[in-house]
Amino acid sequence: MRTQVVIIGSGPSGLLLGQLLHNAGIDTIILEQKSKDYVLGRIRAGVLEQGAVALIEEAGAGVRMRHEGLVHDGIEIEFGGERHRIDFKALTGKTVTVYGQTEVTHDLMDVREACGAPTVYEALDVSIHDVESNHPKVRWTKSGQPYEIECDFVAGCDGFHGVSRQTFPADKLHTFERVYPFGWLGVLVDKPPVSDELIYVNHERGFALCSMRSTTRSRYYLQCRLDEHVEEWSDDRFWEELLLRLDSQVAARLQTGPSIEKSIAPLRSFVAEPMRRGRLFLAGDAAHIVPPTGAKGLNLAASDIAYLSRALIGFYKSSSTAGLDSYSQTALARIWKAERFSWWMTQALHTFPESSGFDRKIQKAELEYLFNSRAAQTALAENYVGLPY
Ligand code: RFL
Ligand code: PHB
Repeated sequence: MRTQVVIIGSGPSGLLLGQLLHNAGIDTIILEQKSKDYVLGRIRAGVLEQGAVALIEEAGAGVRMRHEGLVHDGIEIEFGGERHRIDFKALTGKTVTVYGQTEVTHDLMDVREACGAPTVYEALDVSIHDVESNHPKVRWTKSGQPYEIECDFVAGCDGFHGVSRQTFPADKLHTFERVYPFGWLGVLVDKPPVSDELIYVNHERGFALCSMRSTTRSRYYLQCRLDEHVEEWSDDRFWEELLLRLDSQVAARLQTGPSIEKSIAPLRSFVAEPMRRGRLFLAGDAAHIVPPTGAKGLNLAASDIAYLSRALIGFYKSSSTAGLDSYSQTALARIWKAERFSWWMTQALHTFPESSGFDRKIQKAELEYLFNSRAAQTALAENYVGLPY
């Protein structure tokens, strides 16, 4: 077997890359270790930057997103029981689109299936070989049978726990990490959202976030301890705690109901450098993780794929290796800015268990400065709507 690009992972990174390459006449195969239903059952991101929206449209998977995506002009940040609006449209002329990662994945899988490009689900024991040569190989097993394919390039789009990053020799990869002393407990519920826009809440009991997937489906998060288990959180306990963290006006509007999904995610910042080894390129969560506070994870995956798809198309159309040679450096320059923003949002909005009286005073000063300075609001807004690429 032979193809031009082997893509490992059928999350948003792998699917977007696959479609952009297919549209340019480049052959790919996607190898995914889980089943299609499992991939579609994961509830993750909800907010898309304009750049990600444009890329999904370029891939030919934008029809439903255009109809069902909710365009948001701003967010609210609550502190000391008062809400303050950050008006993205007025400050930057840009907006974000609320459309779930599950839907993006669904739409990309549909267009891939419609064009007949191959995806192998439940591909186990994926291993990558000879990436320093011009003919890398990828092996896997499916239903107990071994397979091997030769290719020109391998795209490691297999998320934080994937195999691609692990194939870099330890002395060829530098990693940078911050683990935060809390997680997010998320609940999905079929009730209309409490507000038309997202509300980020800094409360002494811990951070909370009111988000949504549609006008009838809401997504709420609570900061929780790392040693807590989802089973300890009945729906009733979740709603009681959320109500304690919301101001009275918002609390009065909250519509509660049985959760249709509940999970805990730890918060982490992580970057691996470089994002290339020979003919293996990392993209998305395989190379970096941000805490979800800035809504940047999926959007960073999209910008990596914009750079990588252009680089690969440049190679096949004009034999140019310039894009491939600069990919890691170009992608990392944008990644570190999103890492900084996500870290900043996280430290400004959460309650840190070890924080001193000094730290809390600084956090209060930071937020009061934000609410009173158009310059500070513009800095938040231009990062939230997404830096250019
Ligand atoms: P994914 O989505 O993890 O996909 C990787 C795929 O690779 C497969 N895989 C393998 N396949 C073959 N062989 C192996 N050895 C493999 N190992 C793994 C996996 O099964 C999977 O299908 O990575 P990708 O494509 O890079 O996409 C990244 C995004 O999923 C991620 O950054 C976002 O979900 C992060 N995120 C958010 N991002 C935003 O932009 N906005 C948000 O509002 C936002 N909210 C969130 C989030 C992530 C969250 N969690 C649970 C981590 C909220 C949460 C709670
Ligand atoms: C979500 O809706 O899942 C969501 C929204 C904004 C974030 C993180 C997650 O910052």
